[in-house]
Amino acid sequence: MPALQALLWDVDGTLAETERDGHRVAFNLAFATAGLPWRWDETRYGELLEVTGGRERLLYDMATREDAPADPLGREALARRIHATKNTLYAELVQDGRIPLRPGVLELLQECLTRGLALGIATTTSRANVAALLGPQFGRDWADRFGAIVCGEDVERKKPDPAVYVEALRRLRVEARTALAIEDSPAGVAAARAAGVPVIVTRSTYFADATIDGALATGPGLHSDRGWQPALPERSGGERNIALDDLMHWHASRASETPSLQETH
Ligand code: XBP
Ligand code: MG
Repeated sequence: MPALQALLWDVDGTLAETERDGHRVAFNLAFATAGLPWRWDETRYGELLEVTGGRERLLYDMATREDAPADPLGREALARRIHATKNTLYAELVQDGRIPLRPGVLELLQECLTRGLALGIATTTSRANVAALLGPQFGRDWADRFGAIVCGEDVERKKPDPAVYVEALRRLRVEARTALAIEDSPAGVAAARAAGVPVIVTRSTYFADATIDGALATGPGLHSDRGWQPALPERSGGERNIALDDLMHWHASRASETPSLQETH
């Protein structure tokens, strides 16, 4: 069984709970800035998260609105404008660290760095948004921690397409089966699996009850070794964070997995 060589991180929902209090709030402010009465409440935004990519999500929602431009070009132009404003407002919302990393994330990142495991980012969002989120946590050299940072603008197709994962593997020069992805959403897991990368899921607010197939393990977050499916082997001591040894345990368990389509070719 090839040893674990790289950990690939999803961003929104996995590194931090950015959607409800970050992207959603920034979209609503951007609607107001554009003089539009549109607002996404928490429930509606949760439904819209089935569409990956903020601009694509907005276009999908606009198709249901009678007061959106009727012609596709006008709609596209408005979506671009609102999305750009949203990203500026999002950066302002997260820039002073008001949206913290999820519990256990920083500790696991640190352990991977200490033990020499390669780190990558594979996300639908933009590099600017990742910088806005991680800059306050790590400082100006935040990007130095990652051997590959692949974002929405780096690929032609967003998750659930495997493109961000394929590109991250290429840049890190590791084989899919020697990597492990951490995701929170069905589309994210589908993207990693389609690239042949095994995945674990840390459930986020919006995907707490979603059916998510194809993960090696699914749990409440990196802050606890409790509540994971399949359960981790019993260890002495109390509740603790998920550590690199746990990831290695799950990664080694992939021997019993059904190979992904890509692996069978
Ligand atoms: C989740 C997404 C993103 C964010 C908003 O990305 O689907 O679209 O909701 O970001 P991840 P943008 O792969 O990190 O879970 O508006 O920049 O698209
Ligand atoms: Mg996500």
